[in-house]
Amino acid sequence: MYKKIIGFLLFFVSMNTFADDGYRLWLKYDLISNKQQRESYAHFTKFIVANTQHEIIKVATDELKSGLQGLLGKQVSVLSTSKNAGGIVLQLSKNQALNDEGFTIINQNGNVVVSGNTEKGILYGTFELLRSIQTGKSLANIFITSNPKIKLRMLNHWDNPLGTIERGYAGSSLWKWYELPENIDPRYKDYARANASIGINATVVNNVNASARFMTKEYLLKVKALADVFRPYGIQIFLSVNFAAPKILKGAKTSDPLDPQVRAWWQAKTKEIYSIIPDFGGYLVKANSEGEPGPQDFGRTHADGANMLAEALKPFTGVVIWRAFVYKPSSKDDPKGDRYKEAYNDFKPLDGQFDRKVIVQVKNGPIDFQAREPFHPLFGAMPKTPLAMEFQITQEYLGFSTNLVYLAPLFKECLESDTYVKGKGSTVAKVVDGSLHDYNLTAIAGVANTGSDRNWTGHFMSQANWYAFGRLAWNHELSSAQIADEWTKMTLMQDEKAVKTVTNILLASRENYVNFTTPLGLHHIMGQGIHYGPEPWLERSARPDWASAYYHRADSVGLGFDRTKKGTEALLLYAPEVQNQWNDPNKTPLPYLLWFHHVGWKTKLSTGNTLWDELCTRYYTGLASVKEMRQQWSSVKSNVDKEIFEDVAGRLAVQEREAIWWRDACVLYFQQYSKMPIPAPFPKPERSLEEVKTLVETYQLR
Ligand code: BDP
Repeated sequence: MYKKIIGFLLFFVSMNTFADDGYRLWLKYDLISNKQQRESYAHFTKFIVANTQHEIIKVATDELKSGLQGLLGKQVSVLSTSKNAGGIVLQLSKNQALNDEGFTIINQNGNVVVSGNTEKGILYGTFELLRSIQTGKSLANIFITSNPKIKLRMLNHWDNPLGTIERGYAGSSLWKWYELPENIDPRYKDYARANASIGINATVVNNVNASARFMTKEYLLKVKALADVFRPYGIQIFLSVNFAAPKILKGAKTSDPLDPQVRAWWQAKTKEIYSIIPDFGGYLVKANSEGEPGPQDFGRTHADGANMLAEALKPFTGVVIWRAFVYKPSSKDDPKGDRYKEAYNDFKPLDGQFDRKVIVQVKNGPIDFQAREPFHPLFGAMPKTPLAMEFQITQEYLGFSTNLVYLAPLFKECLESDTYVKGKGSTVAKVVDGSLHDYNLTAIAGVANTGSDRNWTGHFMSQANWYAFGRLAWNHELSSAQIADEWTKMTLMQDEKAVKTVTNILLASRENYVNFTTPLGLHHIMGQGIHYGPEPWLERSARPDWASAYYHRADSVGLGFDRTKKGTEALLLYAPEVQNQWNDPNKTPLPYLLWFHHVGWKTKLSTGNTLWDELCTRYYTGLASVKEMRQQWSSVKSNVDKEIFEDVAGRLAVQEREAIWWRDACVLYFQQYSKMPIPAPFPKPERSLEEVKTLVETYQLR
């Protein structure tokens, strides 16, 4: 009787809908409202069998207990052994089909058995089991075998020591450096849980524009405190390093990587780090890029710099992740000069010269995290060097946290691109997962979109991007639609019609954003410095390749950047098959057209429109699609928590205002060159170019 009353009370409490602030992410574990479904799960969740002596298994069972408590409204106890059926059994296995993080979930003798060859595998399997319940899958015949395709699945935090986040739009840093190591914010643990639940196993906690203070004992002890929280969740900590640290910290007279004193400094420092954090993951380095120090300051190469750090890491398990995001100023007047080619020109000749402990981390596209980019030409071009993928989850060039843009389609578009370097099917994904060139080390990184905002990501819907990154890092073959469906069911609602509406919004959102900002392959025409709003009229900047005109090349003839043989020849960096796709303006798919060609305003495109008419059509329909997203969102009002509903609705209203801004700015500006009218049936913008111009200036004022 007593038990029944408690059960009833628990049920009642979990049925009550409290305002949701989004803090729980996709790990909400709200009671499953369908009683029949709840009972079907109750059948397999009578008890949990696990060896909770191990800290990772303890985490897994705690998560299972709280998940089942929430989802099914019942307390499940953990036993060390049981002969009965109807429980969940977490056990170690020796399964040759599994790698050291993989797992299986099977229904065996009436129990749901989650096994892995390591505790980490079991942890990931546990989250998969919870996900199955959260998304309404039956456990009766469950049969899952899953291995991550990439070894290091990492977040890169661009978090600064003072608590700001470079390109962060969700509050300040999660890491409270001044309170560490003594004061452990409970949020660190929730951060780790969320990452573990999607298979993220590594994190770089400080900005790539790195402060040398992270190499001091004072700070290493703070980092250790975080590492201790993350470890039971299977997450390794990495640090971004300032290449000039030996000199800055007065350990050497120079930071030249070939200087014996410098090498000795890094060796001693690395040893010290491992004495403090025994499972330290390694170093991430931004060198000789955007003013950061690096080996080229001393006439050395990127390989010299990376290998020096690799040498310091030799006695340990850690690795060096060396970024390829480099570009020298190139002049607009140099007909072959093109930022597109810079990283390739710097790194391709170094293939084969890097130590085995080095991974070169390449951004998805050749310029800089634009809303759409062709895949980076380095993918496939360095068969002897493991290449890691770097995506940006934070929406630096995708409308900050005022815009709803679901990024899985962007990530997938790049991963599925075919490099053709070993014939058809040599996708970027196969370069990154190591299968194409037999790389031993494999890694994928996402620049994090997390911050101190209560809902973690600023825009509530951007949680889906953190989620999608993790899921694709584990298995790049998952579809954008499947990930959207999972996320929506776990985070927002179960009602099928509403789930469909939300996933439709998510799936269309990236293309909508491209249309009202940079359609047809336009790129890098955003507000200078802040990267917010349009500024296509920017003709000069501190560097030529920071100006918009450098990229769009609008003139009286047409629009777009000629990167063919007649232009800067950037296209020649790709395999012949790729060149063939993009060489001929008549055959280049429209999404990439202006990336590679300067196209006449009156040239007819495959849509039947002239370039000018098609450009206008995209800007106007892009805006219309934002209005449509708003309507669709309104239609799920009754299915969404009020607080979340209002917040997303408000941000969508902002997005519409921004879409009008982009449209007006771009059609009015480019019209000066095309000298053609806005095509019917679209109305002329209601304001002048001058009026729109002042807007971006407003945002750039100090
Ligand atoms: C650019 C960002 C800059 C970063 C840089 C990088 O604007 O803040 O430091 O990327 O990736 O897109 O290093």
